[in-house]
Amino acid sequence: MSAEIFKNFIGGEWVAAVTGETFPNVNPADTRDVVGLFQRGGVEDARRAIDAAREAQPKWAAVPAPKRGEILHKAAGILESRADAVAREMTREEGKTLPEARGEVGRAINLLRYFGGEGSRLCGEAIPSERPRVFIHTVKKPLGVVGLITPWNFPIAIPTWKTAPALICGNAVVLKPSDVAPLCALRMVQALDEAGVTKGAINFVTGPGSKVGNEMVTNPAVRALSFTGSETTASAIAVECAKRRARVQLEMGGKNPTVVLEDADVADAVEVVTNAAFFSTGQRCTATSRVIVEEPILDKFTDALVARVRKMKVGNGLELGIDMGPSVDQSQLDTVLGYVDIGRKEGAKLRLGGERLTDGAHAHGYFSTPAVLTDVTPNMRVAQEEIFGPVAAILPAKNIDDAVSIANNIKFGLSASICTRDITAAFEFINRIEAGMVMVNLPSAGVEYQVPFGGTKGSSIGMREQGAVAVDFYSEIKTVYLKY
Ligand code: UN1
Repeated sequence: MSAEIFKNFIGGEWVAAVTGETFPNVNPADTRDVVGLFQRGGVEDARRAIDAAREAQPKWAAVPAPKRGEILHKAAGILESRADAVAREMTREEGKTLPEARGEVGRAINLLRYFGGEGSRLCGEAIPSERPRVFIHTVKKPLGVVGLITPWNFPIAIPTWKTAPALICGNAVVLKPSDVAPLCALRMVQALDEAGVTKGAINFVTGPGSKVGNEMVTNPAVRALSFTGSETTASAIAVECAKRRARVQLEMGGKNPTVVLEDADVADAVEVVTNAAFFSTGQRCTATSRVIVEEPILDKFTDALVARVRKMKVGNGLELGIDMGPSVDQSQLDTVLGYVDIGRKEGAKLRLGGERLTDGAHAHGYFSTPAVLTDVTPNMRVAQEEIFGPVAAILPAKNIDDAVSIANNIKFGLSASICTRDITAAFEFINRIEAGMVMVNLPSAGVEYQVPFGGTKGSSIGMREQGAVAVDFYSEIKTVYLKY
């Protein structure tokens, strides 16, 4: 069967790229399965999308915000009616297991409904004036055209958590999803279009970051850029946007710790770490990759974790009973296996996993077994660098002070977790940990849509995503003075 060809969406039309070229989106669990052919867009395609957005933006902004909200609600309903099909497509293009993909599609539906509701709550303030008969109030205005560049690891949740707040504020959007997994973002765009978003207010362009992304970052019509992805790209975007004073929101990942204290419930802590380190094949910027364990329970915890992880079934996420899918592509797999090697050379011990799987059902995918490294010390590369794969490094700590100082000895600060039954220790950790999100007795990954998301230090720059505060990035305040 020949693969379906998917087009770009510009000015309300599905169009082929000016370049005339396409590229394949392949299933990482079985590379013989081509999910679809996508457009290799270039600078001209991005330019056309930006022009279309600029033209449509005033029309979309003229739709009253609560009505824009109704359209997002309708898009949620459309996506919901297709949820199972989209979840299957996600497993095929990204590799995560079907239950994980179903959860993510559910999250996208919730995000559309949540930000749809925000359409009725785009409030300003009325503030007393120091002069008589003067009334001062503020209103939230859209920015204009916004550019959204999203990664492959949450193929629908991240595009939705940027697009929904951007649209509800009255902006027009140019979305460039990752070429590695662009189909689910396209499904979101289809739902928004069918629900009645003004033609041209949502545009979708696939193609290389060096061309499509670069045009979005440098084109003066794009007033704000929201990006989730690698540090290198984020730095380049920050520099370009600073030159032309465009607003940026950059989310760049983490090296998130889970601290396990002596008093923790070991079975619960093992579940927390297994979920945070290995679910979604560790390909979450909120994944736990450092497990910092108080010495008195180090052996007991490590043995229990190794026994639990050994039972994980690695395979094609479309099959029932699979716990962990493949790495998303050859380069991610090489990175994972490369870090396992680096860890060993640095003196860590490989207690489990870290092996490439190529037998029978694994023959055509990027599979490896979940890896547990022990005897890791805080300055090893496996304790400092983001791996973005199924590798957990276990580091011993003398006490909570030592654990916090190891946890904070890092350039990142996205998410952090602690397992303990001691409420004082939990609050100490909450106060002292350098992270944008802190979890107690919960995995560092798996965030909720209605609360602020983001990090500190090298993990994030700019305003928070998700939750009600997400509209701050996509709007600006106009202050009105009125004498009567
Ligand atoms: C989650 O942990 O549920 O790219 C979300 C990422 C993050 C999202 C994590 N921006 O992994």
